[in-house]
Amino acid sequence: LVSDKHARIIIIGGGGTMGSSTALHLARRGYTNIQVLDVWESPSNDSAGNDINKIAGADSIGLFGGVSDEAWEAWVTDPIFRPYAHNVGKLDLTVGSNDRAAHLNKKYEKLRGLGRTDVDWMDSADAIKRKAPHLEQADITGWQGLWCANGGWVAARQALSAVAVECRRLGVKCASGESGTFRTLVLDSSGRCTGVEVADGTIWEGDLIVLAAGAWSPVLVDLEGQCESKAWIYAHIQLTPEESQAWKGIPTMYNDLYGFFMEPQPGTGLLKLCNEFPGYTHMALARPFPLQKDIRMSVPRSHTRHPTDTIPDESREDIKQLIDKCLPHLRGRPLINQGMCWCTDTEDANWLLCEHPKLPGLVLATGDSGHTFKMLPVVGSEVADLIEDKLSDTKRHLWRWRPGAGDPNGTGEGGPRPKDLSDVEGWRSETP
Ligand code: FSA
Repeated sequence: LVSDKHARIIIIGGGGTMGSSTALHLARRGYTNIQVLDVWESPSNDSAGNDINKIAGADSIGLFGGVSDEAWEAWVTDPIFRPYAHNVGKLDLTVGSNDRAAHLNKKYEKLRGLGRTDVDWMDSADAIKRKAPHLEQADITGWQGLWCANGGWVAARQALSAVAVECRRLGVKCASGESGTFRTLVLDSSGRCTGVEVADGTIWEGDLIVLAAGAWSPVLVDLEGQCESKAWIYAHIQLTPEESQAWKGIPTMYNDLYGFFMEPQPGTGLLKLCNEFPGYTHMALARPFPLQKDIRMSVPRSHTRHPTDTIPDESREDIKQLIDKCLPHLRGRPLINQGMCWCTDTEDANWLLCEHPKLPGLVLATGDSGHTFKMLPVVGSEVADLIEDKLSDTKRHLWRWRPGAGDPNGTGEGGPRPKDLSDVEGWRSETP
């Protein structure tokens, strides 16, 4: 999509997960003229990746056209990422013999079939507790699932910062604040996208524009309903230095019904807890480019701009339930740093990674569907491949522009419509 390595490439949302990985990979391939735009300096305050930790591991096989298969390898070998990968092991658990148990068991068999000796099937609470002694007091009768020794978690914010530092070292330019905040796209007379106008009136001219604005992508540019942004919830418990020390190196625990948590953050002793649910929309009016009138859609609500927002009462109850089930000795401890972070889902949970068919010159790199942080070291390479016309036909098809394509494989967030934040109580601490 570009003619040479001096092409001017602008990345909208370059302080987030997909954007910063794109900048890194383009810079590593020798592109000399990369301009990142973001509301915030990297790591962007609005990025879901700007978080103390995220789940990652070598068990995420097959995701995003197989890209996930290389991701953990990159986390533990690439010098930029290696310091932030915590190889403590990972439990992927479910309650009872349901579809998810069958899916996890199939994955286990597949991994074994590939000769992998780092995976195990845990068929009982006792088998789980052998891998995760910190769950000794947990009420997990009937739980089962997959153990993977390779994986655990990654220090998300630190990794994003390391990418930003490396990008700067490689010559990537960054603009933030008013001069990095998207206002509109600039088209030439043929309808080709040739620039981005930002809040202070500056027009950044480019040969190629990449939209990697995460949950804000569908609000900035009309994606014809292909991405829906939703909020997920977290809260922290402050552990004592002794508790934190005792829990050093615990494996990551994910359960599809109750949620997840992982090793306390080294240094601070913060334990992050998340419930699992289909996310919340936040319906409001917006006018994505190039629409001439407002449409009603889910619009993210920046936690940084609304720092006093907490979390819905029902989410707090869910997190308490996770604690009751798994960490009963922490019952009643204050839940601090309560907040929401925003992801954008596609129907089939695959990326939207293609040139916009109606806006040539604009590349879309979005639709993370909640699974992209673990791909931070590799996702940008796919965007760079797209830009260099090197994507395989399979990937090109998987990530194509596909309004109304639905969920043919049933792999997306899919299921029941998510609730809207306006229908739940307790999270908003100011009047609208
Ligand atoms: O192992 C994982 O991919 C965890 S993704 C984390 C998560 O909170 C999801 O559990 C949630 O459903 C949503 O997709 C946002 O990300």
